[in-house]
Amino acid sequence: MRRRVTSMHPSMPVVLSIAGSDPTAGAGIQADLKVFTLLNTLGTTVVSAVTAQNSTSFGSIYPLSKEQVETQLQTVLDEFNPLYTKTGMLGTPEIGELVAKYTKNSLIGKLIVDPVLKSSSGTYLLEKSAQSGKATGGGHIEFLYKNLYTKTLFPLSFIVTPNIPEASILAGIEVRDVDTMEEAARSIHKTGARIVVITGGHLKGDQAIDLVFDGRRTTLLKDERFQENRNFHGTGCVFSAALTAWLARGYELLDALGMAKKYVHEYIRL
Ligand code: PXL
Repeated sequence: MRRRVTSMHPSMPVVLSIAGSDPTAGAGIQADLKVFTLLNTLGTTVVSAVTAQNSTSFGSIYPLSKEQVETQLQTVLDEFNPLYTKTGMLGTPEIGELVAKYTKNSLIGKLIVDPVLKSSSGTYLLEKSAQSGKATGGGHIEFLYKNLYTKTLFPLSFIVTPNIPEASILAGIEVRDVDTMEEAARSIHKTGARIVVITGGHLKGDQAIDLVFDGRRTTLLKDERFQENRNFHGTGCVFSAALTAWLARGYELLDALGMAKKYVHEYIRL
């Protein structure tokens, strides 16, 4: 059998993003690939869903079928051997289950899960099945969401990166400050995720505080708050893609996290 590529060069490791397409490239798989490339990793991509959106409006979502996603994945894996895979918008629970199968079979490296629930404009990014086109959403989606992540994907994850609204749903508590962030991180850690990173950008205050819990220690990463003077979406995608790239390049967890946090500021100034 042909040896699969883990890097073109030792300093350019292979990474994979499984996520939705955003045609404006502000978020989703296009943003991931830009970050992977800018940070000198060899990015590969598997599209889970096709969205039509820009920074101010969200048109439609077409999740792909499990079969369509699986053929993409197999084709990438025929040639490449990713060290890390990050997931963003997964489209449907079925696609999430597919990711779980490939992670269990040790085919896609270490898993970094960004449990995306909604776009910045408030549209749910998970659908019940692959048949829709119009975003549906609602309470039943949050139930499917919580089940998929806490029961299927987190037990197999190396790192999970919920933001405040996501952590609130995943842990079932209202996260409103650092104490409740820690409580949520502990609860999410019990699902089996090795490292929980709650990104605190949605909390009020001068600083943006991220909380990292590895099962023993809690670390707070502080940075000055990101000033929104343009219509940005996709900062969560950029953060988790940068984290994936720095880890694949061999940086230690806390260094990679600190660099990814700083990188979001640099990236939006590009
Ligand atoms: O930022 C979350 C996100 C992830 N993936 C896709 C998106 C968005 C937000 O808009 O469109 C495809």
